[in-house]
Amino acid sequence: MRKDFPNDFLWGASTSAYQVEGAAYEDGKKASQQDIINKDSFEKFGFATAEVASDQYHHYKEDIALMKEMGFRTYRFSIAWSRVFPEGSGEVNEQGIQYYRDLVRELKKNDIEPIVTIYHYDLPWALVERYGGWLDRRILKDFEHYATYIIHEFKDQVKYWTTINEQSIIVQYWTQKCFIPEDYLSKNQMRYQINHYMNLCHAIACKLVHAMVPGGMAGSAIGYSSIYPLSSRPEDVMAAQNAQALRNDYYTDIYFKGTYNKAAEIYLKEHGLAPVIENGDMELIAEGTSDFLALNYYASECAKYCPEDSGKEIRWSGVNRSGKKGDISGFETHPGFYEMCKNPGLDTTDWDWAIDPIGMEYLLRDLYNRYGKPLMITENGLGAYDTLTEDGKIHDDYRISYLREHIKAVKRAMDYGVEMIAYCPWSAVDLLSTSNGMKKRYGFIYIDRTDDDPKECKRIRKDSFYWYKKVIESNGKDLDQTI
Ligand code: BGP
Repeated sequence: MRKDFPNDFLWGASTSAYQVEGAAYEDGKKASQQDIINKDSFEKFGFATAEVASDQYHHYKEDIALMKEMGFRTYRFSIAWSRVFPEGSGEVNEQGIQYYRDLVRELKKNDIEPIVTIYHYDLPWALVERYGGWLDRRILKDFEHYATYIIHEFKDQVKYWTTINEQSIIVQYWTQKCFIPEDYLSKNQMRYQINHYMNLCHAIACKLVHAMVPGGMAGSAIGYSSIYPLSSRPEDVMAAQNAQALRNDYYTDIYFKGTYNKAAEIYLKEHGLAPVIENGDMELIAEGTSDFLALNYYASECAKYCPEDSGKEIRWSGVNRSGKKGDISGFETHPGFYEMCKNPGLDTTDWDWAIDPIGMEYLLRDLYNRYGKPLMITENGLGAYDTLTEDGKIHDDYRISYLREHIKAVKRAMDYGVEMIAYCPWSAVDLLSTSNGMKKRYGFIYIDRTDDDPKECKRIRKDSFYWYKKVIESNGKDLDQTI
């Protein structure tokens, strides 16, 4: 049955603390691991640091006013643990928590529903120094202390909580998303051990939300791509199923069934990569299952058969640092299981991410069929070079067309019964990309700065700003307007 978007559908957009806030060392905040990682990327690749980012810390009222102008009904952001607990644990930093109280109050005043992410890559550096951060099981206690504090603080204002951002991406790109010391770089089992600790933290957070927040809902925000077989050859189709098990179901089965996906678990055990699981861990995971799943979807993926004796082995995804199509450093390859590859049927962004709205429809239908829980999009967007014209405009028709086709895909999934809570593309304002600095932009609002010069971080409405405003005004009906 073809219906309109429901009246309470949450239109909005997303950001994360270290990518947007700046004020990295202000008002008592101390370093997070992202302050350290991004300082290093600045030195190595010239990408902006997180010190100023988009300076939302000082511009939050202006940003919320612009969100209101676009008609946002929600804003998904994350809380910086190192702003609230600069030492990772112990005493709260009053000025730090006050910032989030002010932010939430301002959102509520403007009828914008906050969707809060508890953890988005930015572990307090103090915990890395104390015991290696996510490398050590002691993280569970400190996470619980932090999560208990913020959930209690906002229990009456925040209904939707996303726990840990993108565990699947953290496993793939662990040095970008976590601080990993040199002598750990070859210890790949730790990737899955960290993920296991995150599963426990996720469960802890879900239980806290259920216990403390009246009507509260909790779920993970997962980096998730649909995976197609390169051809209809049975070997390729099987390879795609293997990739689906290890790259996707390994995470989502935990969130909804409270168990590790069998095929993925067996594969990891055979290769010495499986996490050590202590007594009681699986019980805790099973107690903290999710109410919804938040999806960060940018691109679909493609997999093909890879014979056991292929001689290739690249266990983790490649990255494109240059922003020139085709510069991707490699494709994840597990001999005897699967090999990821380029989908010849799809165009890509300049950073080699396949553009595929149908891939989103596919995964929404598939996930809803399998788990039957409501879904929300917490990230979706086009990373692109934007040009500020001499008369102060940004004509980002490429972004409009990307978003338009993805919104249509959400709608088609809903027409076939998928329950959707929200659509929050990445990103509300331009911000620091996790892998490519400031040049690769995603926002509806342009931030006037470069990688090496933060300037004044002036806010400028892009063409997509005016387009999205009309989309929201028409509750998703008016997608084809020209700007
Ligand atoms: C997701 C992250 C975001 C965001 C986005 C775009 O993986 O949750 O933090 O940055 O990807 O990716 P990138 O920043 O690498 O362009």
